[in-house]
Amino acid sequence: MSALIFDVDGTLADTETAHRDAFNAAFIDVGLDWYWSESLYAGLLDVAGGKERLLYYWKMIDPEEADGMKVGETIAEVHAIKTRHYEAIVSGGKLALRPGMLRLINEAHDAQMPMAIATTTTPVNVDALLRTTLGRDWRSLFVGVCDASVAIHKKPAPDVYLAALAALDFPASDCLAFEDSENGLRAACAAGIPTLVTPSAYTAGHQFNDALLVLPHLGDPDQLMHQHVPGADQRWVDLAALSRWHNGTLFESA
Ligand code: XBP
Ligand code: MG
Repeated sequence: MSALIFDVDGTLADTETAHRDAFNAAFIDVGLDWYWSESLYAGLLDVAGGKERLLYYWKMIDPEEADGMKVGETIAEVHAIKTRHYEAIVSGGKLALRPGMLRLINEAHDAQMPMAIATTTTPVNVDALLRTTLGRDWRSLFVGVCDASVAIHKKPAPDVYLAALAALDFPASDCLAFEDSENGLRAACAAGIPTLVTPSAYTAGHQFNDALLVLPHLGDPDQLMHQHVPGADQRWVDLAALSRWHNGTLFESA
Protein backbone atom coordinates (compact mmCIF):
# COMPACT_ATOMS: atom_id res chain seq x y z
CA MET A 1 0.00 0.00 0.00
CA SER A 2 1.73 3.16 -1.23
CA ALA A 3 -0.97 5.84 -1.37
CA LEU A 4 -4.43 6.73 -0.08
CA ILE A 5 -7.32 8.28 -2.04
CA PHE A 6 -10.26 9.86 -0.24
CA ASP A 7 -13.78 10.59 -1.41
CA VAL A 8 -15.16 13.67 0.38
CA ASP A 9 -18.97 13.70 0.69
CA GLY A 10 -20.11 10.99 3.07
CA THR A 11 -16.59 9.62 3.52
CA LEU A 12 -14.44 12.35 5.05
CA ALA A 13 -17.51 13.98 6.61
CA ASP A 14 -21.26 13.48 6.77
CA THR A 15 -22.00 16.34 4.40
CA GLU A 16 -25.17 15.22 2.67
CA THR A 17 -27.54 16.79 5.21
CA ALA A 18 -25.78 20.11 4.60
CA HIS A 19 -26.08 19.56 0.82
CA ARG A 20 -29.80 18.79 1.22
CA ASP A 21 -30.38 21.87 3.40
CA ALA A 22 -28.52 23.98 0.82
CA PHE A 23 -30.63 22.62 -2.06
CA ASN A 24 -33.87 23.31 -0.14
CA ALA A 25 -32.72 26.85 0.76
CA ALA A 26 -31.91 27.50 -2.92
CA PHE A 27 -35.37 26.28 -3.98
CA ILE A 28 -36.93 28.85 -1.63
CA ASP A 29 -34.61 31.62 -2.90
CA VAL A 30 -35.61 31.09 -6.53
CA GLY A 31 -39.30 30.56 -5.75
CA LEU A 32 -39.48 26.87 -6.64
CA ASP A 33 -42.01 24.90 -4.61
CA TRP A 34 -39.66 21.90 -4.43
CA TYR A 35 -38.68 20.29 -1.13
CA TRP A 36 -36.27 17.38 -0.87
CA SER A 37 -37.12 15.28 2.19
CA GLU A 38 -34.54 12.96 3.71
CA SER A 39 -36.03 9.86 2.09
CA LEU A 40 -36.41 11.53 -1.31
CA TYR A 41 -32.84 12.83 -1.11
CA ALA A 42 -31.50 9.36 -0.21
CA GLY A 43 -32.86 8.12 -3.55
CA LEU A 44 -31.64 11.18 -5.46
CA LEU A 45 -28.11 10.49 -4.22
CA ASP A 46 -27.97 7.69 -6.78
CA VAL A 47 -27.26 10.54 -9.20
CA ALA A 48 -23.79 11.95 -8.52
CA GLY A 49 -23.34 15.69 -8.87
CA GLY A 50 -25.70 18.47 -7.80
CA LYS A 51 -26.54 19.75 -11.29
CA GLU A 52 -27.13 16.24 -12.58
CA ARG A 53 -29.33 15.54 -9.53
CA LEU A 54 -31.41 18.67 -10.20
CA LEU A 55 -31.97 17.69 -13.82
CA TYR A 56 -32.85 14.14 -12.89
CA TYR A 57 -35.44 15.37 -10.37
CA TRP A 58 -36.89 17.88 -12.79
CA LYS A 59 -37.30 15.17 -15.45
CA MET A 60 -38.92 12.95 -12.84
CA ILE A 61 -41.62 15.45 -11.82
CA ASP A 62 -42.14 17.31 -15.11
CA PRO A 63 -40.45 15.68 -18.12
CA GLU A 64 -41.91 18.16 -20.61
CA GLU A 65 -40.77 21.28 -18.78
CA ALA A 66 -37.38 19.66 -18.12
CA ASP A 67 -36.88 19.49 -21.90
CA GLY A 68 -37.28 23.25 -22.31
CA MET A 69 -34.67 25.67 -23.66
CA LYS A 70 -33.85 27.40 -20.39
CA VAL A 71 -33.43 24.30 -18.26
CA GLY A 72 -29.62 24.32 -18.32
CA GLU A 73 -29.57 27.99 -17.34
CA THR A 74 -32.05 27.53 -14.51
CA ILE A 75 -30.18 24.53 -13.15
CA ALA A 76 -26.91 26.46 -13.24
CA GLU A 77 -28.55 29.33 -11.37
CA VAL A 78 -30.14 27.12 -8.69
CA HIS A 79 -26.90 25.19 -8.29
CA ALA A 80 -24.83 28.36 -7.90
CA ILE A 81 -27.17 29.53 -5.11
CA LYS A 82 -27.10 26.07 -3.52
CA THR A 83 -23.30 26.15 -3.58
CA ARG A 84 -23.28 29.51 -1.77
CA HIS A 85 -25.61 28.14 0.91
CA TYR A 86 -23.50 24.99 1.29
CA GLU A 87 -20.31 26.97 1.58
CA ALA A 88 -21.86 29.19 4.26
CA ILE A 89 -23.14 26.19 6.26
CA VAL A 90 -19.81 24.37 6.13
CA SER A 91 -17.65 27.46 6.66
CA GLY A 92 -19.55 27.90 9.95
CA GLY A 93 -17.38 24.99 11.14
CA LYS A 94 -20.22 22.79 12.34
CA LEU A 95 -19.17 19.77 10.31
CA ALA A 96 -16.43 17.57 11.74
CA LEU A 97 -14.58 14.84 9.90
CA ARG A 98 -15.89 11.32 10.49
CA PRO A 99 -14.24 9.28 13.27
CA GLY A 100 -10.66 8.35 12.49
CA MET A 101 -10.25 10.43 9.34
CA LEU A 102 -8.20 13.26 10.85
CA ARG A 103 -6.03 10.78 12.77
CA LEU A 104 -5.44 8.66 9.65
CA ILE A 105 -4.63 11.67 7.44
CA ASN A 106 -2.12 12.87 10.05
CA GLU A 107 -0.62 9.40 10.36
CA ALA A 108 -0.23 9.07 6.58
CA HIS A 109 1.27 12.55 6.38
CA ASP A 110 3.80 11.73 9.14
CA ALA A 111 4.66 8.49 7.32
CA GLN A 112 5.10 10.45 4.06
CA MET A 113 2.46 8.33 2.37
CA PRO A 114 1.04 10.29 -0.59
CA MET A 115 -2.67 11.12 -0.49
CA ALA A 116 -5.20 12.41 -3.03
CA ILE A 117 -8.83 13.52 -3.10
CA ALA A 118 -11.34 12.01 -5.57
CA THR A 119 -14.78 13.62 -5.39
CA THR A 120 -17.54 14.65 -7.76
CA THR A 121 -18.37 17.76 -5.77
CA THR A 122 -17.79 21.41 -6.65
CA PRO A 123 -14.25 22.72 -5.81
CA VAL A 124 -15.42 25.45 -3.38
CA ASN A 125 -17.29 22.80 -1.39
CA VAL A 126 -14.12 20.80 -0.90
CA ASP A 127 -12.24 23.93 0.11
CA ALA A 128 -14.94 24.98 2.61
CA LEU A 129 -14.92 21.59 4.32
CA LEU A 130 -11.19 20.91 4.35
CA ARG A 131 -10.20 24.47 5.28
CA THR A 132 -12.39 24.29 8.39
CA THR A 133 -11.37 20.76 9.37
CA LEU A 134 -7.72 20.46 8.23
CA GLY A 135 -6.66 24.11 8.26
CA ARG A 136 -5.80 26.73 5.66
CA ASP A 137 -2.87 24.69 4.32
CA TRP A 138 -4.98 21.59 3.69
CA ARG A 139 -3.95 21.39 0.03
CA SER A 140 -0.34 20.71 0.99
CA LEU A 141 -1.48 17.37 2.47
CA PHE A 142 -2.60 16.06 -0.92
CA VAL A 143 -0.62 15.33 -4.06
CA GLY A 144 -3.79 15.69 -6.12
CA VAL A 145 -7.18 17.27 -5.45
CA CYS A 146 -9.52 15.83 -8.07
CA ASP A 147 -13.05 17.25 -8.01
CA ALA A 148 -15.93 18.14 -10.34
CA SER A 149 -13.64 20.51 -12.25
CA VAL A 150 -11.36 17.60 -13.19
CA ALA A 151 -13.77 14.87 -14.28
CA ILE A 152 -16.45 15.44 -16.88
CA HIS A 153 -18.06 12.07 -16.22
CA LYS A 154 -19.03 11.77 -12.59
CA LYS A 155 -19.06 8.61 -10.46
CA PRO A 156 -19.74 5.74 -11.11
CA ALA A 157 -17.46 6.60 -14.07
CA PRO A 158 -13.85 6.04 -13.03
CA ASP A 159 -12.62 9.43 -14.40
CA VAL A 160 -11.97 11.16 -11.08
CA TYR A 161 -10.10 8.13 -9.72
CA LEU A 162 -8.03 7.85 -12.91
CA ALA A 163 -7.12 11.52 -12.44
CA ALA A 164 -6.10 10.84 -8.83
CA LEU A 165 -3.96 7.88 -9.94
CA ALA A 166 -2.27 10.05 -12.55
CA ALA A 167 -1.48 12.66 -9.88
CA LEU A 168 -0.13 10.04 -7.46
CA ASP A 169 1.76 8.14 -10.17
CA PHE A 170 1.21 4.75 -8.57
CA PRO A 171 -0.46 1.67 -10.07
CA ALA A 172 -4.09 1.34 -8.97
CA SER A 173 -3.38 -1.86 -7.04
CA ASP A 174 -0.82 -0.03 -4.84
CA CYS A 175 -3.45 2.48 -3.68
CA LEU A 176 -6.33 2.28 -1.25
CA ALA A 177 -9.54 4.26 -1.81
CA PHE A 178 -12.04 5.32 0.85
CA GLU A 179 -15.69 5.55 -0.18
CA ASP A 180 -19.17 5.72 1.33
CA SER A 181 -21.47 4.99 -1.62
CA GLU A 182 -22.14 2.38 -4.27
CA ASN A 183 -21.45 4.86 -7.09
CA GLY A 184 -18.16 5.77 -5.44
CA LEU A 185 -17.20 2.13 -4.97
CA ARG A 186 -18.06 1.36 -8.59
CA ALA A 187 -15.92 4.29 -9.74
CA ALA A 188 -12.92 3.24 -7.65
CA CYS A 189 -13.26 -0.42 -8.67
CA ALA A 190 -13.58 0.54 -12.34
CA ALA A 191 -10.22 2.27 -11.93
CA GLY A 192 -8.86 -0.93 -10.33
CA ILE A 193 -8.36 0.48 -6.82
CA PRO A 194 -8.97 -1.67 -3.71
CA THR A 195 -11.58 0.18 -1.66
CA LEU A 196 -12.59 0.40 1.97
CA VAL A 197 -16.21 1.51 2.42
CA THR A 198 -17.55 3.35 5.46
CA PRO A 199 -21.26 3.80 4.61
CA SER A 200 -23.13 6.87 5.83
CA ALA A 201 -26.77 6.97 7.00
CA TYR A 202 -27.75 7.85 3.41
CA THR A 203 -25.85 4.96 1.81
CA ALA A 204 -26.32 2.21 4.40
CA GLY A 205 -28.62 0.24 2.05
CA HIS A 206 -26.19 0.27 -0.88
CA GLN A 207 -24.48 -2.77 -2.37
CA PHE A 208 -20.80 -3.04 -1.39
CA ASN A 209 -19.89 -6.56 -2.56
CA ASP A 210 -16.76 -5.40 -4.38
CA ALA A 211 -15.29 -3.59 -1.38
CA LEU A 212 -12.05 -4.77 0.19
CA LEU A 213 -13.75 -4.19 3.54
CA VAL A 214 -16.87 -2.45 4.89
CA LEU A 215 -16.68 -0.80 8.32
CA PRO A 216 -19.10 1.56 10.09
CA HIS A 217 -16.26 4.09 10.50
CA LEU A 218 -12.53 4.06 11.24
CA GLY A 219 -12.82 4.57 14.98
CA ASP A 220 -10.69 6.71 17.24
CA PRO A 221 -9.30 6.41 20.76
CA ASP A 222 -12.23 8.50 22.01
CA GLN A 223 -14.76 6.92 19.58
CA LEU A 224 -13.93 3.24 19.73
CA MET A 225 -15.45 0.91 17.18
CA HIS A 226 -18.06 -1.41 18.65
CA GLN A 227 -16.74 -4.41 16.80
CA HIS A 228 -13.31 -6.03 16.90
CA VAL A 229 -11.19 -4.56 14.11
CA PRO A 230 -9.60 -7.39 12.13
CA GLY A 231 -5.84 -6.94 11.96
CA ALA A 232 -5.77 -4.07 14.45
CA ASP A 233 -4.57 -4.35 18.03
CA GLN A 234 -7.02 -1.68 19.11
CA ARG A 235 -10.57 -0.66 18.29
CA TRP A 236 -9.66 1.83 15.62
CA VAL A 237 -8.13 1.51 12.16
CA ASP A 238 -4.57 2.65 11.60
CA LEU A 239 -2.16 2.47 8.65
CA ALA A 240 -0.70 -0.84 9.83
CA ALA A 241 -4.14 -2.50 9.81
CA LEU A 242 -4.98 -0.94 6.45
CA SER A 243 -1.83 -2.30 4.89
CA ARG A 244 -2.49 -5.77 6.28
CA TRP A 245 -5.90 -5.77 4.60
CA HIS A 246 -4.50 -4.27 1.46
CA ASN A 247 -1.77 -6.83 0.88
CA GLY A 248 -3.94 -9.72 2.02
CA THR A 249 -1.62 -10.93 4.80
CA LEU A 250 -4.47 -10.62 7.26
CA PHE A 251 -6.47 -13.22 5.40
CA GLU A 252 -3.46 -15.51 4.84
CA SER A 253 -2.59 -15.50 8.52
CA ALA A 254 -6.22 -15.78 9.68
C1 XBP B 1 -21.18 13.44 -3.77
C2 XBP B 1 -22.07 14.13 -4.63
C3 XBP B 1 -22.00 15.53 -4.68
C4 XBP B 1 -22.77 16.32 -3.65
C5 XBP B 1 -23.26 17.58 -4.27
O1 XBP B 1 -20.69 12.32 -4.46
O2 XBP B 1 -22.81 13.52 -5.38
O3 XBP B 1 -22.54 15.80 -5.93
O4 XBP B 1 -23.89 15.58 -3.18
O5 XBP B 1 -22.22 18.34 -4.70
P1 XBP B 1 -19.31 11.64 -4.07
P2 XBP B 1 -22.40 19.42 -5.89
O6 XBP B 1 -19.20 11.64 -2.58
O7 XBP B 1 -19.47 10.24 -4.60
O8 XBP B 1 -18.20 12.37 -4.74
O9 XBP B 1 -23.73 20.04 -5.71
O10 XBP B 1 -21.27 20.37 -5.69
O11 XBP B 1 -22.29 18.69 -7.18
MG1 MG C 1 -19.31 10.03 -1.24
